[in-house]
Amino acid sequence: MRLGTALSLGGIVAAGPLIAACGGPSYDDWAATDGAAGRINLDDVQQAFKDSDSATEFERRVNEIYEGDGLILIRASQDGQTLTLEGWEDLNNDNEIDDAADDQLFSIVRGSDNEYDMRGYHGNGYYNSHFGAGDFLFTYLIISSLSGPRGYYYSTPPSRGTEMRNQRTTYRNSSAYGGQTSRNASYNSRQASFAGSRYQSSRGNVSGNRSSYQSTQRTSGSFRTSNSISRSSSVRSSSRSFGGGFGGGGAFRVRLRS
Ligand SMILES: *[C@@H]1O[C@H](CO)[C@@H](O)[C@H](O)[C@H]1NC(C)=O
Ligand SMILES: *[C@@H]1O[C@H](CO)[C@@H](O)[C@H](O)[C@H]1NC(C)=O
Ligand SMILES: *[C@@H]1O[C@H](CO)[C@@H](O)[C@H](O)[C@H]1NC(C)=O
Ligand SMILES: CC(=O)N[C@H]1CO[C@H](CO)[C@@H](O)[C@@H]1O
Repeated sequence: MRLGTALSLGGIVAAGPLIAACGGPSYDDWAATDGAAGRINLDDVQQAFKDSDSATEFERRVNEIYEGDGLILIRASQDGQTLTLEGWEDLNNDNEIDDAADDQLFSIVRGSDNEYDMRGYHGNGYYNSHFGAGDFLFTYLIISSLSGPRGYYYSTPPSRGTEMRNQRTTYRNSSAYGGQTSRNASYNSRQASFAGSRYQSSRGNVSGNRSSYQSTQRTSGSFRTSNSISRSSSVRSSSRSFGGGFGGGGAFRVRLRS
């Protein structure tokens, strides 16, 4: 339909978009996306942390919020009274967190005062948030955990990778994802005015692991099929049916509390 309109305007007008479409996105286009930079809407992640009744629910919701290509995996540890939850992007795609290859995006720490500190890392390093008492997800994580590998009492089981990826693909094809991306866009403008220059400068603070990942994507050409950009080049309806499109079966649900 768009193409027809462009063609009816004449060959010269149509030539621009057609050539652009054939060439595909450039590496720089991809690298400029928040997904490539590992940036994520941390206000929505915090809300998901408060609302989720299980690790599974939290993992699914965080992956719906994120717009990058890797899966976000989590792990939790305890040191005395201090509980820490970390979120990492699985840059090497093996469905588990590898400190030597993956990239940490955020942490949520509960101190002995039962209060919480949430912060972002690298590209998200502008983000710091303190919030008050509540048990939230940690209660579930502690009760449900057997003591996990390397002192982490919870980490996303690698066997969940395929299911998480499928859920996310379904979600990204649904109209609900359009609602999430507008939330991400308004989060970005909020942070740009609130955190100002720290928000801008943290974008360029890329970890060693992410920078290796970016050059691998460049050399292999994988950036051309990245979800981070293919979405913005496709025409999405402006449907706001936020509750719709949660695929993956009745066992999961998202509660959108205010
Ligand atoms: C870059 O990010 C790391 C990890 O979050 C942080 O420790 C460091 O201070 C940041 N550097 C700059 C210049 O912001
Ligand atoms: C999502 O859309 C893409 C591209 O249109 C398609 O290749 C893929 O099969 C779809 N996936 C699902 C789960 O609908
Ligand atoms: C990934 O980060 C870890 C921790 O900072 C570092 O030890 C490791 O060398 C990094 N790996 C790459 C490939 O940059
Ligand atoms: C932080 C984040 O994910 N921001 C994205 C939110 O959605 C808008 C619109 O798709 C993107 O431009 C942002 O990069």
